[in-house]
Amino acid sequence: MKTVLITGASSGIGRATAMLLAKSGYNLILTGRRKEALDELKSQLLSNTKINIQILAFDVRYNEEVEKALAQIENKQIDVLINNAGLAKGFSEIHEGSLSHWEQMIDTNIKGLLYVSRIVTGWMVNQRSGQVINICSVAGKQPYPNGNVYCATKHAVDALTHTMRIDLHKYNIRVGQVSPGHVEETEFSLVRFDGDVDKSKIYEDYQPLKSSDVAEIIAFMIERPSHVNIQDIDVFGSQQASATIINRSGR
Ligand code: NDP
Ligand code: 8X3
Repeated sequence: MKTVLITGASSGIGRATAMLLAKSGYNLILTGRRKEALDELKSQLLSNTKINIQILAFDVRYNEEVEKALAQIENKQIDVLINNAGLAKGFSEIHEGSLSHWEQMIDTNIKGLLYVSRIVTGWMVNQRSGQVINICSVAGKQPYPNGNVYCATKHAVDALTHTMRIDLHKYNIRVGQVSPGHVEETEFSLVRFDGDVDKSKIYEDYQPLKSSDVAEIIAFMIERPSHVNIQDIDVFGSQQASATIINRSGR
């Protein structure tokens, strides 16, 4: 069975993807900064399945940490890399943005994705097979008010998906991305608003996607036959028509 490495598996889309792939018998390498959350997820998954699960707790923003953590993967064989770790911090006009928010988003969403990808795609090139799935966003396609730096980081992910595809297709490596609109059952909004529960309630008056909806799309991409590469899937909840146009008339 394939081995899948998921970054940011401690909550939200990454966690939902781990739960779904575990049910199908994939072996998993689950990463994130919060070791306790990853350990708890591992115990939960192992109570129902007989897969192999390795937990690697590290911060994708620091290349030394990434190198040290990934060096613990014994056979250097990853079939699927899901670059999911990411976040938005803040929601301000450009002149009022916080430098530390900007740095955290750039370091996580762009540089972290690059640090992990450089190592894992190197292994995939050696084995002449593999698949990379990046979690982009509607923010990577449509700039929206107060989204400035988060949108810029996701536009970078979009560019990287396309350029990684160009670089890696000749080594039998598939590369694609999922670009969702709003997704609930995640900590995304709470993280964006620095733990402010009231501000984070942006989904109450309509039904957005659920983390499990995105997980199902990721599983679909993995399960296509090897001659099929899904490049990008744009997906929204039915009540969301664009980054800013949402039918908030109730669920
Ligand atoms: P969550 O906040 O629930 O999950 C984010 C994950 O990223 C967590 O597991 C977190 O783990 C991990 N992460 C964040 N920073 C780091 C870091 N420096 N090093 C390692 N891991 C890190 O939100 P989502 O599930 O929504 O987010 C997953 C991805 O989906 C992100 O890339 C996000 O941009 C994207 N996305 C989200 C949408 C939404 O509406 N929710 C819509 C479109 C895209 P830990 O804190 O343990 O490090
Ligand atoms: C998360 C979706 O619209 O908040 O990437 O940017 S959005």
